[in-house]
Amino acid sequence: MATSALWFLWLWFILVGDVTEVEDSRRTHGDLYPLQITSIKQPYRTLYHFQPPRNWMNDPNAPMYYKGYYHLFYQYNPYGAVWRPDIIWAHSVSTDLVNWVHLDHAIYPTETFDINGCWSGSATILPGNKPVILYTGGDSKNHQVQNLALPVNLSDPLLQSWVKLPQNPLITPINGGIDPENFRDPTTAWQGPDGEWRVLVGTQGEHGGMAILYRSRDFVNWTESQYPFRSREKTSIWECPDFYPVSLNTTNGVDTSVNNPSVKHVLKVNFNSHDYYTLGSYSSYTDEYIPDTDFMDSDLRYDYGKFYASKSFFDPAKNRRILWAWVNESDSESEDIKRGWSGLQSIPRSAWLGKTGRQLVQWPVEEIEKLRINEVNFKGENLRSETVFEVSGVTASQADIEVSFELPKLAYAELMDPSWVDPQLLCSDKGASVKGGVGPFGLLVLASEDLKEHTAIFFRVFKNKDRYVVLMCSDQSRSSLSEEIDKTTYGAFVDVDPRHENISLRSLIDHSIVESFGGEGRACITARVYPKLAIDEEARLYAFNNGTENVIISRLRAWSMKSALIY
Ligand code: DQQ
Repeated sequence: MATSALWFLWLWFILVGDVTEVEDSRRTHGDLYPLQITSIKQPYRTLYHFQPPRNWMNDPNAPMYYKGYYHLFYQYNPYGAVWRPDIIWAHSVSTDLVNWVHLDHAIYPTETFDINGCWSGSATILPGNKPVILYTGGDSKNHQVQNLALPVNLSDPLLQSWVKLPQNPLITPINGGIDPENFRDPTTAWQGPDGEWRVLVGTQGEHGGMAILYRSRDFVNWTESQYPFRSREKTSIWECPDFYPVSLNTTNGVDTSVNNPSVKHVLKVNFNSHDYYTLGSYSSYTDEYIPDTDFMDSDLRYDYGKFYASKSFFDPAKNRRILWAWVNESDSESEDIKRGWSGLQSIPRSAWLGKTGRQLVQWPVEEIEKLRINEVNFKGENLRSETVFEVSGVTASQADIEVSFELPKLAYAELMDPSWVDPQLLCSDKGASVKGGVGPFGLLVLASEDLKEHTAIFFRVFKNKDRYVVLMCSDQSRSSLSEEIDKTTYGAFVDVDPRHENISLRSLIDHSIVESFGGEGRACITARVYPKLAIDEEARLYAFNNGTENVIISRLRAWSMKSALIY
């Protein structure tokens, strides 16, 4: 196509907003293998977390709200239950972030600029409510390049068809320093006061992981800015960067282009198998981002368990920032292949800046509560030292539990050793069965009746000079009789002062996933577990206290969860 015709296409989209005239490059790109899993019992499939019907999924891509629908695109392998480089974008929509409808695949390799795979990317809503997607293509030389896709028909709220801009690729790793095989995952773009768009692309330079900033007036021609975002310390490649403002004064979300004295900025990147973030200040004039504390010094993570390649978006329908992530399996690839699927999405979480201004707080979106049925609740129950009791009346394999613990006495809190800086290590050294002073206390979920299998989500309180340190753990070491599973114990410190507030825990349990929120969302830990005994109606729920001090359950509410409609 001649250059002038390409410009006409782009101009047409900007001015008129509909590219139905352009030939739709979409072709049927269905799953090659039909569902082959009917004869296998499926105790580990989740029933209210998002999963495709079969095959492999990983990163959420380009979440957005458009004309009444939430859109989730995601990395998907239509050919089986393992990842492969020529991955594509599958697409589902929802009106409530709970129930989902799968649509035709949205973006898949067709052109030289993405023939080796359509990797992660993000949506930006351009003025006039026009969504566009920037994504990474693996080109014919296996270089990673950034491409633009546009909806074919803006009057279709389901955005079912996408067309790739013929000018693609728009951003290529032409600069000497950029490794062409590690240059990917463009963010949602934001617009500066000068009207120019900015976007970050993750990569790895000689100083380690970083994100390169590009600027553009028209979203087509991008130039590299001289200020990459990087960390003081060397990290591996930064995948899936995300950059957005959070309000200093309210729990409401803020649109991605907002920058004024009432916001701080969040930079989230993935490395070392985790989603780390920093909070900091960003100048739209110089494009410099100055983190309050460096990645390696703060160890701030969205989640201290299994939670990777998250994406966030601003939801204008409810004025909130929502984020979610891919939750990988913990069992073997051969099990995934046998089952016919691998991977799921976390429950979408609202995220905002905590009161201290030093960390984010996350909480499952309120819509998920409509799945709650058959509430069980009690108040003021004494959880005596070295006791376990069953919380009956809920479907323990598919439940939502909120519990709040009051600690009347802290006298026997163990002394904190200054060398205990790694909460994950501390949790694995001091698992749920290791007796303590104040704690361990918490929940045993997906537990068998004889307790041979259980996943323990619990707290321990330590004394550190004149203050207390609260450790939250998710201990998978006894989660399954099966040996072939990664049962790593996870841990996080929670910023709660037990002298002045109760310690709260919420856990979302869905057959093979346990998503836990400690201290009202100040620390989150997600785990995957595959019990052999504690499945379906055989699963039980218990509260336990393995410490010397009594603990009071000031309130416990638990619900069975209905299944979401995901088809
Ligand atoms: N997954 C995608 C990449 C991204 C990685 C490929 C993160 O774009 O860097 O499936 O999980």
